[in-house]
Amino acid sequence: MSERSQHQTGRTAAYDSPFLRACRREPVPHTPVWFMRQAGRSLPEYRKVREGVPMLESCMRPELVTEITLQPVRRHGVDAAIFFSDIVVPLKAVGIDLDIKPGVGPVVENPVRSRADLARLRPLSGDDVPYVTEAVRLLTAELGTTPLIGFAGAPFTLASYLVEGGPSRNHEHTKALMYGDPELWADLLDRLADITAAFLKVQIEAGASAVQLFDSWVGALAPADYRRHVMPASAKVFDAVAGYGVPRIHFGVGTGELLGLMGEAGADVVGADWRVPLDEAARRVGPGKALQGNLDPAVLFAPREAVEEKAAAVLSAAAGLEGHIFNLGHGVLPTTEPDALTRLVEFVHERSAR
Ligand code: 1CP
Repeated sequence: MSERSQHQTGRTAAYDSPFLRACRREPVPHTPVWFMRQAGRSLPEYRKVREGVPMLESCMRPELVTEITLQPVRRHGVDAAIFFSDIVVPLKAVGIDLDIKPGVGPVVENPVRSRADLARLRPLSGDDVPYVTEAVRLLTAELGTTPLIGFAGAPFTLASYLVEGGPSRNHEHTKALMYGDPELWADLLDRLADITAAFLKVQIEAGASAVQLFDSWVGALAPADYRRHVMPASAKVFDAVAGYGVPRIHFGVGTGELLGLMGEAGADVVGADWRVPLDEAARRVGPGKALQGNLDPAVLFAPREAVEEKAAAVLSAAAGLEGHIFNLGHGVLPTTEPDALTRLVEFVHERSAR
């Protein structure tokens, strides 16, 4: 198959993997499982290869990205790899003065708050992120039939870091801009939608076989505000990558009241956190979409029996669904015992075997 037609059908070497079949709501031999933030600080082999390399720099070294992305696949036997990068990488690539500070997260030196600031968000092209293309190519060659998930931050969550200047609990500057100058806000989100869509396209064209849009902090909004101030930009991102035929996953934290709208924005798979059981989440999302989730990541600190009891409850809530991808309800916590994750993968595979 030519590279072009492969992009149009999403038919990578991983096409028939349980993960991609579940995304398409096709029958699977077992429920596929992967973990958000499966690469990273919970793994000693990650801490070793990252020693002395700042976070953003590590995202720009294709061999290192490849090694880190493969580590959890080797160790845990998960059904998908997620590209090692960060949601702020495309912002850095267009020239925003930001850094990822250890123990803090992304910090933006000069926050974006005025119309004049918008000019700093120029469009992204593949030439801005050659290291992403190279790393995805290396990875898909290594991974074979194991799918690689590409990802990006959604416009709202990216805007939150840009407007606040760093991680925020209440998103007060972000909301002040959204409510105080809705036109400037819409223009900001529209520019971010273009950058995000371009960043996802780079990953898909280099070989990623699914993409996840992380709108981690959008649960801070009420449905009416989501619909008016966020959904148009997120929908623009999903539209822009619809033609590739790769599954599009949409995830946020604390989004119980937004699940229907997040599906409507254009996702094929909707991720839910642990606050809403998956059968109820599926009812809110409506027919025609797969669900991903949703074990509380803190459960992994409990004894094995308790973890298995909670994981079994996730599987039984999902038993009537057409497509289910097992995951945590948010990222792996940094102090999680790696063996607990490996055991969880085995448990989900065995318990769900058909
Ligand atoms: O030095 C380090 O190890 C820093 C920790 C770290 C890591 C490992 C950061 C800083 N980013 C990452 C990698 C990363 N970020 C991945 C790849 C790992 C994997 O999934 O296997 C992914 C998918 C992300 C995405 C990301 N970054 C999100 C969305 C996912 C989520 O957890 O909600 C968000 C919100 C970020 C911002 C960010 N980057 C880093 C931190 C500590 C944070 C969160 C800061 C905050 O609380 O706001």
